[in-house]
Amino acid sequence: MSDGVKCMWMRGGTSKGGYFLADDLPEARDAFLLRVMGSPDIRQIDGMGGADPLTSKVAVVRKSERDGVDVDYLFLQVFVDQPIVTDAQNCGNILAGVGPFAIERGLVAAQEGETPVTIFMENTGQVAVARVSTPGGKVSYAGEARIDGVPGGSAAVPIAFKDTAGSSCGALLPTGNAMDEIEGVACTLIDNGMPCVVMRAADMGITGEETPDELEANEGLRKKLEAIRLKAGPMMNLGDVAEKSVPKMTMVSAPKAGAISTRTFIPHRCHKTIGVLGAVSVATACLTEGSPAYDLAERGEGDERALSVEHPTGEMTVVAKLENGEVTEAAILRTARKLMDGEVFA
Ligand code: NQM
Repeated sequence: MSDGVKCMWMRGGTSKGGYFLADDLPEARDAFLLRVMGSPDIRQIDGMGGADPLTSKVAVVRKSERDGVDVDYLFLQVFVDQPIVTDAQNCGNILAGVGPFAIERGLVAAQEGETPVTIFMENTGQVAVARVSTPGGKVSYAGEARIDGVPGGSAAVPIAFKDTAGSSCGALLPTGNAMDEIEGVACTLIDNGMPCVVMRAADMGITGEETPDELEANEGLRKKLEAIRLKAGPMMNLGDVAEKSVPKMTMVSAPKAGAISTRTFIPHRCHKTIGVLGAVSVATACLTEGSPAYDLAERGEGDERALSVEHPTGEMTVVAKLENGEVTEAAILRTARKLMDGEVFA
């Protein structure tokens, strides 16, 4: 294709990708996006992708026709090394750029100071509310809010999620159990916004303090994780997950200063931080009696808890609201930044 397609490139949280208005995308969407990213190729040399699943992401945004909702957001993961574009997962990091993008494209009118944007997440059928900084009625990306995994400060984009339990699996604990044993390893199969398998790092033969590079170099660990994942998929009502980017595989260990320490495969590369909804799901596992995470976690007390989920480059705090011991609402702080606005060619 020689004609350019309108697109904004943005960092959303600790991820990066292309943001498109739904109507701007060609009919042969997946083939187009593979060309745009330069996939399949581990270097993505012929495209915009950054040779990492975290920088090979797409947001498709449209004005919503749903009551009380501003925009609909569809997340697409473009695989780096395989010709796959999948909507089988959501992404709370790329979500952080959706509010600013929607305002910049005129889908939502900016208010003075701050503009709340209510976003329907098409992948999972749930709603998030993002608050975008709009001084003088214009989106501002500048500010002092910091998130681990991103250098420097930016405008804060606080995001709140409600009722994310069972987003893709139909239930928070799709097997009905807080713990299932798979391949001899105690696992919690959980979905509070992102399907995750939560295991003790020690049970997987690691300390949980290794770097992502060290873990990716551990062939035996990767094989074991994949064997567990392929069995967990159907148990989580996800079907055959061989070509899906879910469930995520999180190994937990005792925290240094926060609530829990994590190392997450997403699912074949080790995350440099942790996904947003992944962190919400892991934090929920920490509060689930019987989970391998429960006894390792510093769980705090009360109906509102700030759970600091530690990851390889820092931490992400999940503020969880509980009713009768169950997490009903979660909030996190993200930032986003516009990097490029123009046309992309496939
Ligand atoms: O869990 C990576 C990311 C994500 C997903 C992944 C995410 C989330 O860091 O909501 O943000 O788990 O594939 O962008």
